[in-house]
Order: sequence, then C-alpha cells, then structure tokens
Amino acid sequence: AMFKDTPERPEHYRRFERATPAWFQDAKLGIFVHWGPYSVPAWGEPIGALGTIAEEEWFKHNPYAEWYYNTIRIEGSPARRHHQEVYGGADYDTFLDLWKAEAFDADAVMDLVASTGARYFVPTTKHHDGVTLWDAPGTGDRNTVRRGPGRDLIGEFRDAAERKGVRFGVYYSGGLDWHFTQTPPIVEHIDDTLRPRDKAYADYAFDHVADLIEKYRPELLWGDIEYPDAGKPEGEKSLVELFERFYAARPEGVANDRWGETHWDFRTSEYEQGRDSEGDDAWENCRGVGFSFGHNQLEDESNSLSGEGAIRHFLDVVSRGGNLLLNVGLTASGGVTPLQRRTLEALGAWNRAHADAVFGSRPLATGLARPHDEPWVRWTRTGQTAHAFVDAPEGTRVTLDTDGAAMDLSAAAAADATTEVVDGALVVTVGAPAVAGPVRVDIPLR
Ligand code: FUL
Repeated sequence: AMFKDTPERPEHYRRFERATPAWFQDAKLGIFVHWGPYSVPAWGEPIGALGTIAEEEWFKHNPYAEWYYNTIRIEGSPARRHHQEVYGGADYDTFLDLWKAEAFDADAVMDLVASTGARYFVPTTKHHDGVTLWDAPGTGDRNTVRRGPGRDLIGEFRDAAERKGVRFGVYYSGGLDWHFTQTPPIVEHIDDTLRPRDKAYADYAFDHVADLIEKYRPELLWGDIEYPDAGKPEGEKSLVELFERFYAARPEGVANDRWGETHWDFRTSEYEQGRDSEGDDAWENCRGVGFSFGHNQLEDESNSLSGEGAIRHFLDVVSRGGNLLLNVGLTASGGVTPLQRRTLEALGAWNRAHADAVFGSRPLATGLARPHDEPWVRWTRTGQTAHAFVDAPEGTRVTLDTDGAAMDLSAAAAADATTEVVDGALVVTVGAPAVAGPVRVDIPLR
C-alpha cells in the first residue's frame, strides 16, 4: 500500500485501481510451474533460500536452475565447469532441442495441482532465456511449438486447468530476455543496464502479453523483474493498453507487482526476499519445494520442504493474510519428481481434512490470540470461529496464548487433540492426527 503512493507511479496507471477481487484472497494456494530448456541440464547449487545469501555469492552459485544460461557464463562458476564437463560447453539452445516433454500430460499435472487444494495455476510462458512455451509472435522457431516438445504447452495447461476448474494465470519475464538482447551475465546485481528497456523490445513484449491475453484469457498476469521501460508511458503498445485489454477480458483478473511502479493488485515476496511486501493488503509468497524453481537434480530432502514443512509454511502465510504460490519444477520429460510429489501430496491430504478452516479464511486479529514457534501455533478465522493450528509431538501439552475474554474457551472443539481450561487458559494436549500435520482447535469467538 505504501508503495502505491510513491511519486514515481504515473497517473495513467491509477485508473486500474480497485479493491482486489475477493476470490484472490480466498484462494490461498496457487501452483507455479517453471519449465523450459533449463529443465534438461536441471542443475544449480542448492546453497540456500533467496534473501538469505549475499548477492556476490548468489549469482555465481545460483541455486535457481532456471538461471542456468546466466550462471554458465560467469567466469569460474561451478555451473560453467559442469556445463563444460557434461555438455562440452554446448550452445544453450541445444537444450531446447533436447527438451522433448515426451511424458507430459497436462491433465495429470492438473490433477496433482487440484489435489493440493490450489485454486489457481501459473506456468512460465517465457522465462529469462526468452524461449516461449507457445507459438509467440516474433519468436521465429525459438518456441516449443516449432522446436523441442513440438507442442503448445500453454494451450495444453490452460485447457486442462479449465477442465479441472482451476483458475489459470501466466508468468511472463518482461524484465529479462537473454536472447532478444545479448547482455553480459548478471554477476552481482540486476541493474538497469543489464535488462533490455528499448522500444523494439517493449513492442515485442507487448505482442507477447497481448497474444497471451487474447488466446488464453488468463485470470492472473504474473510479470517478472520489470516491464520494459519504453513500454510504460501511455500510448500505442504500452503496458497501459495491456492492462486495459486484460481487465476488459477478465474484470475479476489480478496482476502482480512486478511490472514496475505502474499498477498491481497484489504484492509479492519470494522465499525470504521482499518480506516487507507482506503487509495487510493482498500479497503472495512464492517459493519452490527446494531452493530452485526450475527442476534441479542436485536437490534432495536436506534442502527441500517436507510435507510437514510445506503445511507449516502454507499456514504461516495464510495466518498472516497471504497466499502461497508453491512451485513445481517439471522434469524435461514432463514429470514431477518423487521428492516434489511427496510434499504436494502431504499438503493436499492435510488441506482436504482442514479446507474449511483455511480456504476463505482471514487472519485472526492479533489482539485475540498470538502465534508461537516453540511449540508451533498459528491462527486463522472464519466467520465467528477462531482456528488454532498446533504442530507438536503427540502428548505435548500446549497452552494457547489467547485473550480469554474474547473467546468461549470452554466450547473449544478439536478432532485430534483434547482441550481443557486451566486457570482461564486453554490447554491443548496434542493427539495422533488422522492426517499427518498440525492438529486443529476450533474456538467460538464471543
Ligand atoms: C524471479 C526469477 O528470477 C526466478 O527465476 C523465478 O522465476 C522467480 C519466480 O522470479 O525473479
């Protein structure tokens, strides 16, 4: 919200301002997919989460496998050495042809997406390498229809999402395109000289996003890094016109905040970065199961969210009023790795058992109760009921930090725990949950 009033935000974007459609804040969970030629080498050092690593170290040892083309151009990087050893330093586009998507079934992916409880789905349509997952205007043969998979992957995703009743969004990298303009690798910081900003590129990006809106009618526009600056002022083929077309096609559509200081319906954070965007307006945190968005063969349990870890992260975000956009890095063949699948399935099973206390919920006012980390407790609210989620070993007694006067503690109900009021406080004894994950206690508000 504070960002919206900065003087850099031009007047002609203010006309799009309105309350964020409620469906977005009710949705809570979306599934993100990163898929591209980078899914073939599928290689990045899993050094840690974005926002916890210094920039000087980040790019040279980038844990984001979808940044492979950047990382292999950095002198002395382990990825560069790996690329030399395994692929003889081959041209990046070799991976576009090696990418076959031979086992890809959009309906199977969407079944998994829906089974997590997610209400929306956002695939990358063009990542920083510039390869488009549909036959995008001006891309020649550098797209998945003409090369590699030989398919309109965005169309397949979209149709499957529609069949499943999952809302469909598009990720589009407007800020970086390492093919359209050959810029040196990013080593320390994504400064303005390292991204294309000219009119030719702005027109190219405009044609892409306009085509996505027209062909696939997305309900979310998920821009990344920036929109090319030459396309920001009002006029023909401008971002203003794109937003106009988007909202004309989808009055209830939502746009994220990575189109520059222009317009957005919700703010974003990524892993630990941008936490100050997690305010009380609409916001969404995104992250992968591991430390990468693109499939990374170097990831294992030690650097990935377990099922329980994913449930906790999801509940933490929801309890603070946000959405989680949880990413799946598809393999080059179109599969989901067992590691990611296991986490998504555990999250889905827990969500099925507790959907009524999570989806459509709102944060519980901090005056009514407070969260804790040890033992782990988070809160949501639906109607006149507060929901406490407690994650602790069976048998643990946890005293909830509540304002007893605001709640009818004696009417607390829990399927997987026992509750008692002791000295005016609610004490929960954790039982064996029917579905692995936090146990839940429902408490009527007075
Ligand atoms: C970032 C990108 O650089 C990452 O590769 C990823 O796509 C993430 C969602 O956004 O800014």
